[in-house]
Amino acid sequence: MALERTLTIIKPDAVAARKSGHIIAHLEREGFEILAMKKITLTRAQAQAFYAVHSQRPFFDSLVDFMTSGPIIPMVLERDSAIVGLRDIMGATNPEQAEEGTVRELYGTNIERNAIHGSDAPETAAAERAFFFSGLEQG
Ligand code: FUP
Repeated sequence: MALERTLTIIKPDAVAARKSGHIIAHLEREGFEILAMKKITLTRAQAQAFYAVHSQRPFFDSLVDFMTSGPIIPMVLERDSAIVGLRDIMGATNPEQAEEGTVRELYGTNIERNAIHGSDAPETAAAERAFFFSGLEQG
């Protein structure tokens, strides 16, 4: 197993519901170390850039509305197999289909308001970490 870094975001629904502490505790319990963390509110341009891969999808404008609706907490996480490991404990995109005990099953509401983001591959993890944090901030 190799030590890896990934990017997670506690989304506006979970921050507004004051679930960020529970989610951070969940991540630490699963062995993730937080290397960097901040609380910010994205502009529309920033949210559009972050989700550019989805720009042609019908849910894009609604997703941008949601992701700019309040503060988010992006974090750089480190662990063995962090990328796949985070995807496993997040659960399926739609909380109704997420396995019991996953972050999305516990704290998500619907396919849009699903509490947490996690990078899906090494290339996206590197790009998404750099989107939110400088090299200096990532230790
Ligand atoms: P995931 O990798 O599980 O976060 O899911 P995707 O990359 O497929 O989608 C990114 C985000 O788009 C999801 F977290 C929520 C939003 N989305 C919708 O709002 N509606 C959809 O039908 C699919 C995704």
